[in-house]
Amino acid sequence: MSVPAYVGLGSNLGDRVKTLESALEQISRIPQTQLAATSSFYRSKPLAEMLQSDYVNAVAQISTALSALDLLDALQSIENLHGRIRRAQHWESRTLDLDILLYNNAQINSKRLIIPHYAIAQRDFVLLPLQEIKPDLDIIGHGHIAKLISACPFREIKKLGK
Ligand code: ROI
Repeated sequence: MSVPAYVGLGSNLGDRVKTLESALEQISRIPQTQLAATSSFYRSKPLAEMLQSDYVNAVAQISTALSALDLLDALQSIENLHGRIRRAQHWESRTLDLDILLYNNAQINSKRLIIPHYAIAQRDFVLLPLQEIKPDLDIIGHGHIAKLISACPFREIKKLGK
């Protein structure tokens, strides 16, 4: 049985738009998974502790028969294809970051996975593209997307084309 899930994409190193386009193509080829919708691309100021370049962010809606952990494995191998190196440093720059934002209506709190994504309600670069694809979204444990956007503390974002 397939369930809906939402994946956040972000890049702030290299050709960010090309990286996101290529990542979307690779997401569409994950086994037992269909790409259902993609948001526009957004240019966003870094939410970071150090000086970093701007990000390009987007959200993809997928339909998948994979478990949340198998989906995480598939997304991490796509990150690795793009040369993502995980360092000890928190909140570092990255060529490609793929986060499972929502997986069906699941609430997961395990060592590898927290769903809904732990910061989903605080990040405009997640909420705005999510709203674009699913304007009536109600996020389990958080509430309606429009309410979250009006209360979002971080708002430094500009919509690019697709
Ligand atoms: N800031 C922005 N604007 N976009 C991101 O995708 C992003 N990802 C991150 C941190 C470093 C928190 N900041 C970000 O992981």
